[in-house]
Amino acid sequence: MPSLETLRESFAIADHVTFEYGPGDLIFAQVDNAHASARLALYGAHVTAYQPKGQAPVIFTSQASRYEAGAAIRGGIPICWPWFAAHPSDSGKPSHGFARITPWTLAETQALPNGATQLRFDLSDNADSRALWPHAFGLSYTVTVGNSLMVDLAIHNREAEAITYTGALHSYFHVGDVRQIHIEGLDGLDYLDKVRGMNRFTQAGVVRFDQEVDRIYLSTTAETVLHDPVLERTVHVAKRGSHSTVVWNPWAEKSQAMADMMDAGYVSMVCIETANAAENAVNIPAGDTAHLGAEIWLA
Ligand code: TA6
Repeated sequence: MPSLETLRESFAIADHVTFEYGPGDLIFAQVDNAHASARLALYGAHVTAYQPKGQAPVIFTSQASRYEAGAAIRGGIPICWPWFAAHPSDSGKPSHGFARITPWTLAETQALPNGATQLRFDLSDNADSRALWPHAFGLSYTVTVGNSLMVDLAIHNREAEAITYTGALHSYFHVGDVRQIHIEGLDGLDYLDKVRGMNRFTQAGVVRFDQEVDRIYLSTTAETVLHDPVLERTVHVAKRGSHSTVVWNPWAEKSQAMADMMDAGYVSMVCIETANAAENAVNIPAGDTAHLGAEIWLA
């Protein structure tokens, strides 16, 4: 893990990127440019904040989040990879894979001509990852902070045979009041409902929230639009290389049961996840690179 000094010397850019210690003594990159601000932990290459100038925060991060080795930050954009949710055959392995609980290497920062800031983080297999998932891989995560937030995970298969992954960019959005929002873009899709025994249903109309929602919408590449009448805005989420969209809100009881959520935390968040889950698992041929990406903007 490089020191704060090394990061500052190699990657700080005036009017774009600084580095500092945050909670749990984790190192964060703080982005402030003409368009927006954002915050990223090197631990998990985890975006924990994104806020266009003059707007309320777009991303939700729990005030009760843990910031410690082995635990995932609650909120932001956890990178769930190489498996989504519980490991399919070994419940002793970490939920949502190991990428979100592993320190990544900052490889590059750049000020773009349009005033946006770009950061790239890398992660390759090592003895720890191979003990959990026996494959050679190279991940490269590019985050572009501007009028929109773009995140792109490039997944390079370094094996001599195909690999299969499931995963998600598990984005948590800050909302005025989840009981008043709705999500457009999922009408007519089949989904697996975790709240109802992973049974399959078909979405009719927009998605609204009056109880726990935990669904994998299947075989969709469509953009979703989050309508927030309290914050008087819409949040658009467009996807790349993603064939599932996961929608999650834990509601009251689960929020209270989660040590890293405030009791009423569920009211001001919703997850819309750019995913490849269940039957949308992705096969990457030997030597190939697949992408999983999202662009998020306000209107
Ligand atoms: O993406 C939805 C989900 O898989 C839910 O079932 C819920 O458990 C959530 O993710 C959070 O998982 P985590 O491992 O971060 O507690």
